[in-house]
Amino acid sequence: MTARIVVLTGAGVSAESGIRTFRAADGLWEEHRIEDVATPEGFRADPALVHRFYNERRRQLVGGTVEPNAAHLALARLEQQHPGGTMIVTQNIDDLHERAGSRNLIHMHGELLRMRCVACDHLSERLTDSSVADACAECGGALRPHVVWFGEMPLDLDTIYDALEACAVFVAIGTSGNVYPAAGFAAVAAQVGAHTIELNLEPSEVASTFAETRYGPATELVPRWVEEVLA
Ligand code: BV8
Ligand code: ZN
Repeated sequence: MTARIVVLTGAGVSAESGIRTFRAADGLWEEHRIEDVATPEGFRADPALVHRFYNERRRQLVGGTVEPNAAHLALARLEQQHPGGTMIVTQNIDDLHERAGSRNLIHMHGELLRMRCVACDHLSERLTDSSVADACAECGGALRPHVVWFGEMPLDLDTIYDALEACAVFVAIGTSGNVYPAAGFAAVAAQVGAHTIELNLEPSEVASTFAETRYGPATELVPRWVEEVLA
């Protein structure tokens, strides 16, 4: 179902929960750039390295030290209380929106807590470390993180573009606007006359495509904006 409000979130919405953003983590991770590790080529070349990269991030997420923050909670409240409907499209692979109570949610770049079979696409939940030794329960094929890597097609793009073309308000929160096609969503929404808002710590690469911009931490900006919308 389409929604009057479409929200795009990026790593900045989870930053205050203690999850490192890409810009903060950027440059070298185990001597590799994230763009080199998070690619199909990187996985083919060194699957053990890529499993290690995601195991480290999954351990942080399931370790009990990371909680949804006031921004995640405010967005869940918006979905529950706003009559026009709210859809969250997240670039994040953490489960903090779900844990905050959001339901109408699309993980366009996949999910850290799920694995996908490279042979039959069977999805399975994964809370512990994965490795090259893992085999698909359905067909015995090898498993990969259910994550969209650079050069791969994001998930549910048809649903996302339908929602962008039907929304009245598009809000991007905590994203640097470096990665496409997500970085182009504001322009699509503006094209159909939606009001576009950027809520971020600093201007993104695509700040000029927004009608309204507010800068500061998400845990301050998002609850305040949601209260305005619900008032
Ligand atoms: C695709 C999963 C074809 C993995 C991710 C050359 C030019 C243009 C494009 C390309 C190009 N070469 C290649 C491309 C395409 C490429 C791309 O855009 N590359 C970039 C690097 C140039 N894109 C792709 O490959 C995509 N697929 O294009 O397929 C296609 C095209 C069109 C239509 C159909 C098909 C697939 C990309 C998905 C890659 N996977 N994630 C993983 O997580 O390990 S991307 C990953 O990085 C995230 O998901 C996210 O998308 C991106 C990081 O962005 P952010 O979330 O914005 O995080 P970042 O750290 O950058 O910024 C954080 C922001 O928060 C900052 O602005 C900061 O100021 C702010 N912030 C920080 N703290 C706070 C805060 N804000 C508020 N409060 C705070 N406390
Ligand atoms: Zn399989």
